[in-house]
Amino acid sequence: MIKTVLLKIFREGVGGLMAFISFLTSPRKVKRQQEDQNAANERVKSMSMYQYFACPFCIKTRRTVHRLNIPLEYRNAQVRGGEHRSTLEKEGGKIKVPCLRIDNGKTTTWLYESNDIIAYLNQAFDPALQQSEA
Ligand SMILES: N[C@@H](CCC(=O)N[C@@H](CS)C(=O)NCC(=O)O)C(=O)O
Repeated sequence: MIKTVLLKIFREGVGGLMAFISFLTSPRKVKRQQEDQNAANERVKSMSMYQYFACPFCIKTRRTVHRLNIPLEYRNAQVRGGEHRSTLEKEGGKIKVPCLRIDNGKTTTWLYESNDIIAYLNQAFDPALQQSEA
């Protein structure tokens, strides 16, 4: 019991420190024309990310979100018995973060794995990638 609590405090401490360092070394945000920014802001409204503040995989993913300059909604899935945690488990299929929820009209996609989420967001919102495809 004590060991579990100490381990949790240690994990949260290290995670919190990582989040702080990540904040201090935030990547530069991409810049878009206002019209393109408005379109990106609108498109990201159909997405949200279930996450924990101090999870290293979530921190890594949030850095990409920051760089891409998109107002993605974050949902804290850490609170036991909390709404977001139970939605993630029931509708997503498991409690694992980060998880990107993509609502497409009638269907909802639950994208797990930080590397897959990062690749998806880059593909959808990185102007450099979009230009090279055009
Ligand atoms: N390979 C996954 C690892 C994700 C992972 O292990 N997340 C941990 C938190 S750091 C988790 O969700 N654990 C389940 C739990 O807390 O119940 C990724 O890259 O997204």
